[in-house]
Amino acid sequence: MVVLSKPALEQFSPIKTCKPTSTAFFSNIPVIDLSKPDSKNKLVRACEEFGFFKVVNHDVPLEFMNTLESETIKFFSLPQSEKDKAGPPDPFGYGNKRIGTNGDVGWVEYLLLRSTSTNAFKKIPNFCCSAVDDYVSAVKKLGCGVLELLAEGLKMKEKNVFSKLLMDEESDSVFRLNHYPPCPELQALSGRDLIGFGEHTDPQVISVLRSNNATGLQISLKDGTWVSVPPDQNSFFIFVGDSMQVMTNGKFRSVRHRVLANSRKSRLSMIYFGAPPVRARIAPIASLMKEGEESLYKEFTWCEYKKSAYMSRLADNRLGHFQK
Ligand code: GA4
Repeated sequence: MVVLSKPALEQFSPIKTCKPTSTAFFSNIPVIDLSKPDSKNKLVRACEEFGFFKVVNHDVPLEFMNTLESETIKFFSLPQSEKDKAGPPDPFGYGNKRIGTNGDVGWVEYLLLRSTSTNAFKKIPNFCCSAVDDYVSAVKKLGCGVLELLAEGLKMKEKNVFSKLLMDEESDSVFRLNHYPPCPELQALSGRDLIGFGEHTDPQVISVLRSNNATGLQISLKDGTWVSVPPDQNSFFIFVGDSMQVMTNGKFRSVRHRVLANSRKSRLSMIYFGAPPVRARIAPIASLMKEGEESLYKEFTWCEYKKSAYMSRLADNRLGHFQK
């Protein structure tokens, strides 16, 4: 048995653990081939059932994905003092273990950026801003394409109802690079799993994630069971966010997810969080409601929702305050 010394254990003490879940991968994650004509109906079903799916044939150049991954590895390999120059996050910038400002911690270091300005990178030595710009423009296009297919699948008259929020010049979208360092001491910790990023739902409209081939991502199914998502570095995973759940009056499910630290391999993920402009009003869309269907949520602006979200803890049910 490996016995950890006290200082070694102390570095984990603020980080939460959870009961080990099944290591088997969940094989029913919807895979949507965007080149197929029936993708819109499959997308709608995936958003209703899981609030989560994988997309293939996505048209994002592999080169953009690989270049940004190399830049990200270079950044996270810098000495701690160099990385700290890009922090602390306000919420933008470099962060280490602390997530948000309300006491959440995880086995993760990250860079959080406004998706429209890569200024934060300018203060980081050798970080290639164009790698971020190329990648973010391509995943934004992918996210908008998916949102348009969803609008079609939902038989909405205007297919840009959702995508126009992300396309707006004032869209408040953000971009995040996460590094979950390997954690070999993990097994020694009373047989529990170490939390990399605690369970939460994303407040935005949709999130587009790409990771390297390291495991760790889990989603919660409708019945609350946690299942592990098999990594796939060539594809994208899409999450329905809280704002989308509201606009569809609960038809689509904002998916609870989390990341567990991997004991052997570094996990790197890049996530684009597609958000509305701050002044945009978010409410259930009438044309998506059946006759007599009651609206489940009070109307709010993205600014109001974001303010309330940033005052919450990760695991909180943020939509609770806005339910009727
Ligand atoms: C979750 C989704 C995005 O990563 C994020 C996160 C944000 C942060 O890291 O600062 C929050 C979290 C996220 C929701 C609740 C608050 C705010 C941390 C936290 C405890 C950037 C976002 O928009 O909301």
